[in-house]
Amino acid sequence: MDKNQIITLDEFIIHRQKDFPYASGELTGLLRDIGVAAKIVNREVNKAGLVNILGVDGNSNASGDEVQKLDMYANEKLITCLKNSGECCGIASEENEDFIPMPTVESKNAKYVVLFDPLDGSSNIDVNVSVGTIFSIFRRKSDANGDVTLEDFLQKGSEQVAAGYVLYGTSTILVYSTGRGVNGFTLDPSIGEFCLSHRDIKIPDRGNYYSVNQGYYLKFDVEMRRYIDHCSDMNLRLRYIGSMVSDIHRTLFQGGIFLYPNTRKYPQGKLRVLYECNPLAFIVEQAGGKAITCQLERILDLQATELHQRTTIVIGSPAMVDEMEEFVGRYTVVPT
Ligand code: AHM
Ligand code: MG
Repeated sequence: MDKNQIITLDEFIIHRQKDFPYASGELTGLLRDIGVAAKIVNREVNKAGLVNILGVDGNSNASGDEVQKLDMYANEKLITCLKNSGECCGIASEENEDFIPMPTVESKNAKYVVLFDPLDGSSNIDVNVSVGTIFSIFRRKSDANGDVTLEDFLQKGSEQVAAGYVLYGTSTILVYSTGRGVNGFTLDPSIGEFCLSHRDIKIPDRGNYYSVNQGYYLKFDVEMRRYIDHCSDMNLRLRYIGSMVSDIHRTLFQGGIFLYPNTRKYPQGKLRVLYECNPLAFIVEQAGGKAITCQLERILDLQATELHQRTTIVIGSPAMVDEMEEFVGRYTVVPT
């Protein structure tokens, strides 16, 4: 293949469909819908400073966090794009308390559910810092002729058939995996297409960065503090954007480790299993990295029991996650 040939996201997805002999095109369609929604959200994010959609909307989301208007916009656009095509039978969003069953379109028996965080890192919008959309796709468990059920959404991350994110950064990039490696597509605004720019992404075994909200240092458990001290002793550089997608994106390419441990305010951790941790853990594992909780369970093996469940997370370069695991073993205080 000519090295300079442009491959658009659509072409790539259609080409990859041939890898799945019994594929019906539904997953292909879903990924394309998400690509379309991402372009619409991108357009809006890019003009966030120009129009009067900045600022807090005055509502809280289902997890009790402040919701900003652009979150709502992104949420609506994703729901609309997924609803219109009829490729999915239900969605769950970080911005909605409950899941939303999707009406059947043209008597298609859609078999996938989509979960997403429409705009992660939204406290960064007002100040022009990168934000992102995160998505996760599962095959439904319930009978295809009935309504979707909560169990369709509460599947372990290891069951994901596809996951990815869109980062609205210095450029806009969509990164996704269907369980056969990870590929990245940069939006070329001049032609309005996501073009293959990062083929078969592999995370470095180690990196020079660690990423954690060091402001909470005193609220972390002792083993976590020891590990963070170790990172500092090793002269690793601290980078923390406060947009998980951006921090994970850097970690994916440059190596490193990202941690969000339990604090007093968030005793289970802050980040959501279904909307943030599962899809990003899927991507990082597919790129050769690791993702575990501070209690050392693999993120993709967690069994969520509610839609907005939170977890602690340690994710990134495999050698660094292993090292953190050793610290937990060495410094955990066993109650006497
Ligand atoms: P959000 O979904 O409400 O935007 O919250 C998730 C974000 C992550 O992107 C980021 O890593 C984390 O919250 C930052 O939290 P904190 O400000 O507590 O460090
Ligand atoms: Mg979020």
